[in-house]
Amino acid sequence: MDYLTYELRGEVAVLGLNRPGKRNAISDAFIEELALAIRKAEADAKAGVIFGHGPHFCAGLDLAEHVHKTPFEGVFGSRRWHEVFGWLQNGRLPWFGALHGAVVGGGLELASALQVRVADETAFFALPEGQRGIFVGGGASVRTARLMGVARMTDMMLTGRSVDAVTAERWNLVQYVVPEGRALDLAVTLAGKAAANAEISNYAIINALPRIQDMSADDGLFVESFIASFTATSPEAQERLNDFLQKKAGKVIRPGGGQ
Ligand code: 1HE
Repeated sequence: MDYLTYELRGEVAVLGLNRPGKRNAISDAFIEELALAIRKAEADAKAGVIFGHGPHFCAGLDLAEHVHKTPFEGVFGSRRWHEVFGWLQNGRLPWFGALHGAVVGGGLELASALQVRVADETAFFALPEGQRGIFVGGGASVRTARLMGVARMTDMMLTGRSVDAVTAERWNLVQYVVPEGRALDLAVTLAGKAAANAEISNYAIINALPRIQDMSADDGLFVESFIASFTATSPEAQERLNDFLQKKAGKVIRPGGGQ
C-alpha cells in the first residue's frame, strides 16, 4: 500500500495514515486504499485503530487534487467518503482513533466516524472549509455536529477557530487526552479491550446506538428491547453470563483498579 501501513497486533488491526510529506491529506487513491484496508481489517481483526504517521494525524482533503475537480466529480468524491467512513461508523468493528497534531477538515471527519478518539496534547482541531471557500463533505455536518453540537461547529467553520485537545474533550470531540506520544498505545490498549467483548455486543453498540439517537424516544426504547433480548439469548452471552455466575469471570473494577 502507498498511503497506509497495516499491522495486526493480536486481534487489533492498526492502520497508519502514511503520507506524511503531504500531512496525510486524503486523495482519491488514498480513500480507495483506506476502503481496502477497512475490509481487510474486518476479515482479520476484532477491533481497529487509525493513527497518522509524521507530525500530524490528517490535514483533510487533498486540496491539490480537489482544485481540478468538476462539481459532479466533487459530489461523487464526497459520496465515496461517506460510504467508506460509513463502514467505520456502522460497520463490523469498533474503531479507535489515536490523534496528534492537526486533526483538521476531512481529518476531523475521519476521526468523527470512529467510535472512540484518543488525543495527545499536541492535537488541534479545526474546520478550515470556510476559509478555503468550500464546505465539509466527509460527513462532518452530520457526525461532527452531533458530537460537539451545531453551535460550536458553526463557530469553528465561520471564524476558523482551532481548539486544543483539552477543549476537544470538553466539547465531546474526543474521549481521552494523554501526554504527547501516548495516544497510539492507549488506543491499541482500548481496542484490545473491545476486541475481547462478544462480537454481537460490539455490533449492537456500534450499529444500534447511533441509530437510536436518531429515533424518537419511544421508538428507541422499543428497538432497544429487541436488541437486548437478541444479544442476551445468544450462545456467547449465555456462556459469559454463566461464567460470571460461576465466579469464573472478572468483576467490575472501581476506577483506579481496586474492587
Ligand atoms: C496539503 C494539505 C492538504 C498540507 N491538501 N496538500 N485542509 C486544510 O485546509 C489544511 C491545510 N493544511 C494546513 O493548514 C497545514 O498543512 C497543516 C496545519 C495541516 C500542517 O502544517 P505544516 O507546517 O506541518 O505543513 P505544511 O508545510 O503546511 O505542508 C506540508 C506539505 O503538505 C505542503 O506541500 P509541499 O509540496 O509544499 O511540501 C502542503 O501543501 C501539503 N499539504 N495539507 C494538499 N489538505 C471531503 S471534504 C473535506 C474538506 C476538507 O478537508 S477542507 C480542509 C483541508
